[in-house]
Amino acid sequence: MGLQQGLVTWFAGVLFLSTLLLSCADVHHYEFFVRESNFTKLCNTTTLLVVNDSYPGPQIRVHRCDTVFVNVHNQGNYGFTIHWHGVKQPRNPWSDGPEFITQCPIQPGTNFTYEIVLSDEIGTLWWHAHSDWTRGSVHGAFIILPPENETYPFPTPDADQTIILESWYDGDYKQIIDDALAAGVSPRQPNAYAINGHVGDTYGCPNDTIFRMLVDSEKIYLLRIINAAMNEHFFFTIANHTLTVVAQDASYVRRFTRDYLLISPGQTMDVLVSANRNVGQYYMAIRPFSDSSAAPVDNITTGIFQYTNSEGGLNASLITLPAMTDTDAMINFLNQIRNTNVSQNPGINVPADKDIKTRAFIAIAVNNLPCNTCVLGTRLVASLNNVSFVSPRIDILQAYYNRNMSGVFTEDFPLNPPVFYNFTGDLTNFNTPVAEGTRVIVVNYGEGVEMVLQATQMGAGGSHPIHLHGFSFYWVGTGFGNFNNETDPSTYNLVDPPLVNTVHVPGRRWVAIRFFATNPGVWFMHCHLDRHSSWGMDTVLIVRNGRTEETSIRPPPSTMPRCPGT
Ligand SMILES: [Cu+2]
Repeated sequence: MGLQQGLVTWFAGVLFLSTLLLSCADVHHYEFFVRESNFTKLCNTTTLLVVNDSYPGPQIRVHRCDTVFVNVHNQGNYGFTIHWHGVKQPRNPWSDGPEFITQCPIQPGTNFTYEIVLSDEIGTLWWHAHSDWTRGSVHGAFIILPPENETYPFPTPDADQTIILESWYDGDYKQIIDDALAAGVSPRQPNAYAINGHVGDTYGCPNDTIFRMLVDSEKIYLLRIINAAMNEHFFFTIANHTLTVVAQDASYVRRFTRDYLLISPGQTMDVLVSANRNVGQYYMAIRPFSDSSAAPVDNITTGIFQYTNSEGGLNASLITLPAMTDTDAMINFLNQIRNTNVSQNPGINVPADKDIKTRAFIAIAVNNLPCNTCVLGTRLVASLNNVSFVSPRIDILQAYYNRNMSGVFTEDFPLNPPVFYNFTGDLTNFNTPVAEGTRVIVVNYGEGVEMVLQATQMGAGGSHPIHLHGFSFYWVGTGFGNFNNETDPSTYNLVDPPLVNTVHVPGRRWVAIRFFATNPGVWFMHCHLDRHSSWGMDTVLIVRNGRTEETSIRPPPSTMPRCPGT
């Protein structure tokens, strides 16, 4: 190579690097002070653990592929962790957050700084506590804007608005699940649902506040909707307006328009709405969806979509929402969601049949185990392939990475149910054995993985939002009834399947997902209905290191919280 050519190459390299640095490497710092504060709703004052004294907590707002440091100060009374839901954390499971999976809790009086490395995520994600039920009050939005030189693949909105859907309990969230687990029974229902921390005008307490979104006539708004509820899927609508879905789980989707949408716990959706109706006030409203016999309370909870300079006009009769048990409305909505081949998305790269090296068929169930100290002599547990996950007391990531501890987990999660039964039939008088364990799936770096998630009628049946940390995965198929491995794979969509981090597995149906295991680490996989996760509807995916440093887990920071008793 001549000197001149070498210089040109060098210069091009510098130019390329600096472009990357300019658009891709901004670093942000946030301070989260987590402590108890008082909140009054439903004419009742309750004390909750929250971040920076606010419910919901502060918003993180950055650009694609930036890096974010969040220093979390625990000024509360018990340990907890925070998870950055939907951030892939390439090679860096140390900052992923789930308690006893990738770290031990941040103890009261101490702090821990998370390093959140963004890659191709774009749009809306969120963060939440990942210990017991603390996420009920410790959560907030994580907004990822396009880089400076990139546009949206849809009409540029005039403004955006975060909409966080929540379950409101008047009582300490940790106490609620601790009491339920000790008694072996289902935790109580929330006292209300909330939109951005407001319970609205349907619960009968005159002091309650209602969330108002102020809009200007003829402008376009991007709603960033987050379902942060503990156990409720929600239908969402704005009276007299249509909703155009443009992204889900921080990945753009093919645009589609409906007058309602369905969003499950853990999911996020970016939605365009035009303020193109007569100037006035319109209700926005949520209502739970349920296809389980353990149904949530069927309350409609409201907010207001309010044109500037308008007062009257609120009309509850204009709210059109599907009935809580409308499974047709559920499936019709889910069937609309497709990936889109826009340049702003990562290219669609679905593992083909020949790429699949690990194939798992996972039956999802709620079961009982004997319990002498419990009210009914049994306690509720939940399982994947008849294994009810038990959280260890030392995090799995540390035990795996250091190779110096035994007895923390075993690498023998079953890739098929031990018993095949009519999963989606009438199982009233049927029981399948369940055993507790901390059993994980281990796969090699880069291999193709397929999982078929089979909802069963064990327990109350119904839908499960299944969330995988460390990845977005392709949701390639779904069908009614029991999965048939002869005929159903031919129905897979391998062309434009949605890329998501949380997939809604409807009751009496199966869902198939595929992904390449290109992120080495220890990644929690669990139902995002928190009662199910608390009962053991969880497992862990360990992705081994590849052959190079760039395909291997980074070393841990020296500041990882110590595990109790170590
Ligand atoms: Cu579940």
